[in-house]
Amino acid sequence: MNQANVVQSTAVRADTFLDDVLDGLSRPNKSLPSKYLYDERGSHLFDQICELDEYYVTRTELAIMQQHATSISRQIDTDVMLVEYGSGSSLKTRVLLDALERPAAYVPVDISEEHLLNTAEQLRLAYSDLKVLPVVADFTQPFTLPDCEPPASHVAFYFPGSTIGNFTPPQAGKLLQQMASMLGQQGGLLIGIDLQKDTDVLHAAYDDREGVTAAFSLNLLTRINRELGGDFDCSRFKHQAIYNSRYHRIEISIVSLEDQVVSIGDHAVEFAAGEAILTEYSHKYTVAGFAKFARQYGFQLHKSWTDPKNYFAVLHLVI
Ligand code: AVI
Repeated sequence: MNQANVVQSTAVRADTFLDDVLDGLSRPNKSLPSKYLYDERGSHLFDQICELDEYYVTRTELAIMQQHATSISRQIDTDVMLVEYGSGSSLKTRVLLDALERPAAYVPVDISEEHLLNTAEQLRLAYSDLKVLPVVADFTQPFTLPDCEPPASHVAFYFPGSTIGNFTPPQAGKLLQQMASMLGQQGGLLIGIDLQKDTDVLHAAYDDREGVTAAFSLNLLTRINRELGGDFDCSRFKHQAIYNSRYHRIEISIVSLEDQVVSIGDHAVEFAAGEAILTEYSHKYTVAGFAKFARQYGFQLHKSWTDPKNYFAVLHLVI
């Protein structure tokens, strides 16, 4: 593995889990940051979610990428430095890389070093002519793009998966602003967004029959037990996914089934019956609504692609 190619531009903080958990659980409206859902088991369960019949998101985006690969890659053009927000482990990345002509470099950016380096190595093996320059960073913070020789003519950011939907609008705005300031005038952003649709479809996607999404949610309590010395009894909590039509978002929570007190190390946390811990938002947009939102941060919608049911869209935004 070529460690020399790794740019560590953002210090990754590992000791804040306890602080974040205690902070979130001491608020009047309890919440936990969604990033903690993705430990090893959580990431594995998320992969299973992506395969579920009800979870249309992953396969719909992939189908859009496959069907429009030529048109999408043409917007990004030759000699591009393609910077992916995420490790690049998904099939969508390969569809894009297959369709691109002469990319100058491919830069996956991810906070999880091990996962990032593994996928970077696999991509180097699959694309022997491609410069793969992984960056270990928390992409919600500004990071430095690696040098590449010969230099790329422009930069394109790729942010697939509708991960932007997991950010609140202020967080999403901050990220878009950061992206805009990192991109030059020639730069562009290719982003996947999940679209507003029938609430039954959304409820099924986030509360599936097999209970995989419920296991994914409740795994956060198991993680707290294991890593922070908690004594959550998962059978006394349930997963809940509700569509909030005012804010156009799925709100995922873990709900206490009874009055109870849980210990986390030396700390005690009280729960009332029915009290919720918010763990994740998943915002659903319209193409026009997202374009308007992104305009505030310097982006113009250049082109968009969607699927026959209008469930998901891939947008190309330019500065
Ligand atoms: C990662 N993210 C785009 C998923 C979503 O659809 O918002 C996270 C997820 N949580 C439960 N199911 C899927």
